[in-house]
Amino acid sequence: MPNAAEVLLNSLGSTARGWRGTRVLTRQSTQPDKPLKLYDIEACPYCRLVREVLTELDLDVMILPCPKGGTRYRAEAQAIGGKQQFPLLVDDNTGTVMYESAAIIDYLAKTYRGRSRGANRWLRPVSEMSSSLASAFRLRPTGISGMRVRASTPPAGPLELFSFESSPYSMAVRARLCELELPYLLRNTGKGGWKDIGPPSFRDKLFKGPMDTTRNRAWLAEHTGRVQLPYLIDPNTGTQMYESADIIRYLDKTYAN
Ligand SMILES: N[C@@H](CCC(=O)N[C@@H](CS)C(=O)NCC(=O)O)C(=O)O
Repeated sequence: MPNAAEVLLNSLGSTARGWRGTRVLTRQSTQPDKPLKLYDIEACPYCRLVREVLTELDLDVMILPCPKGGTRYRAEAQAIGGKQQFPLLVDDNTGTVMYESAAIIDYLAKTYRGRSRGANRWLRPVSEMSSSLASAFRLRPTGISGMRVRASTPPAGPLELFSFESSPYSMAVRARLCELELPYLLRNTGKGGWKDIGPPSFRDKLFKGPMDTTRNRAWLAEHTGRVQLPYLIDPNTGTQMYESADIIRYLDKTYAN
């Protein structure tokens, strides 16, 4: 278990956002041939709004972390888009390079034909305010979690993380991946039905629902026999693991300097 205060604060942040980025709201989204790329800061309120929609549209995305003080992907983002502003979306399927979270959200919903509450323009000021409040809940004694770089050794290739945006446990792992500037394929694993609600320990005892309600849940059920988030795959070391606290320890041990 990660620190209980960490989980509580992350849950308060997700509550501020009305738990957006929990459920998959479409069954029709088309997975792009080439992975979408998002230059992202985990603690950035605008990046969060985009990631929520990616969960709701059930789209995977390559996250290229650009924490404050980071050196690994910031220059690349600047070379591609002309400035260091995040989120920055790159979609090689359509030749799109795009700043501005509201534009990115519209683009994703239109291009991948999904339904997402995040695309509602009338709610935009509320979204910005509540997402900033959610970022405030990331404040820790050491600084804002998922905002500033920590020294690390780059991996040979990207990692993979199964997660959904509002998950308080996954959030702690994503924050560390961002701080360590570790690129990862974010495999969005939103909930598909009401029987997916609640932590696995409670859910699995209370109701025996099907585990394969969404695309990546089906993958986890088939390959690991359970569905719990986060789940990390590190192809660089042949590591696969559940449990956020263990994952964070693993990332620190393997990559932090
Ligand atoms: N209106 C933009 C605002 C984006 C923005 O201000 N992002 C901040 C991070 S929260 C940023 O890029 N800061 C520059 C930096 O971190 O270097 C949007 O919605 O995408």
